Amino acid sequence: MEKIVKAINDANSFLVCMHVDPDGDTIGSASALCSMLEKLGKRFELYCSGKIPDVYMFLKYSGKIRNSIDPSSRFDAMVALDCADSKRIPDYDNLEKLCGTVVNIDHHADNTKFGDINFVKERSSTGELIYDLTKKMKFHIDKDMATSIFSAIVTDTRNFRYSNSTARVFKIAAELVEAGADPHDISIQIYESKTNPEVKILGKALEKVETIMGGEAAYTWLTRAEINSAGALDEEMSSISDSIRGLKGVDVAAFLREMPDGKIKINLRSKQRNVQMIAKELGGGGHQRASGIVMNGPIEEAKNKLIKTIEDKWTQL
Ligand SMILES: [Mn+2]
Repeated sequence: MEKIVKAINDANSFLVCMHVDPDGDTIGSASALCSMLEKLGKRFELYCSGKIPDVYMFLKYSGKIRNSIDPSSRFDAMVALDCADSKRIPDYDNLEKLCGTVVNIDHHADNTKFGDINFVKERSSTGELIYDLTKKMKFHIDKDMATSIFSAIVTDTRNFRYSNSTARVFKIAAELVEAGADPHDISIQIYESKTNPEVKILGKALEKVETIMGGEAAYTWLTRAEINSAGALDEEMSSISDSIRGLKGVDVAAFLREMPDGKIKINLRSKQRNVQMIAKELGGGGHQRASGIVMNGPIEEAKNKLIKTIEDKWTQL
């Protein structure tokens, strides 16, 4: 913690990096960190290789996030947020050359500690670590920072419903609300601003749900053709796996989809069992109750591999 405070104080220019397929945690953390850097009078740029989902555009710095960085620019430090592995930033190798110290701030248990400085702790979210940083650096948390950190926490605790919603998280949330974060407004922005294609594709995915393991595991899948015909963007399918997990009696939920490049992306969620083990077995990673995999197609083959892995590993999960 001391090291990261020193690194932030010493550097004058920062490249703040989010992970591919950006979510509310990486974006909210970045936005809050940039509020801090701005107050310190530092120069910074925000980078994310993927499109920022519209639902997160209300955060203060979302509009300033770029998806390419001028190769002639130089930064004293790079800050990677919510990235368990440097591969989560697809252009990492090139970007790293433009930066001095690499600061890795993340809450994933399987973090590879790729930074020169690693502020890695198992917390609810990277947002919670940014909160810790504001405390350590004695920052006054203003409304924008509170909103950004609250959004990060809300995203990764799924609105304070996941098992990572600890008493500490609620205490922090209370302080953020006192500092100006509006839970009702943030919830509407993130969860009740669905687009028409998003609702349609959710319907399609739910219609196809199948269960295995005597009803304790459920999965669904979408082909590229189905996704295209609904007109849904990748980011508009982020709640499908959670919806499947909502089935009574289901512990493990899986959602497979065909990506534009033909790869198959799988989201895994669970109520109790360790789905990270399934993800690892198939070359993915993540958390015990929320993991992901990207594997080769075709989708039928990926689905069969996944089902077999769930069946084989079931008693160990
Ligand atoms: Mn996260």
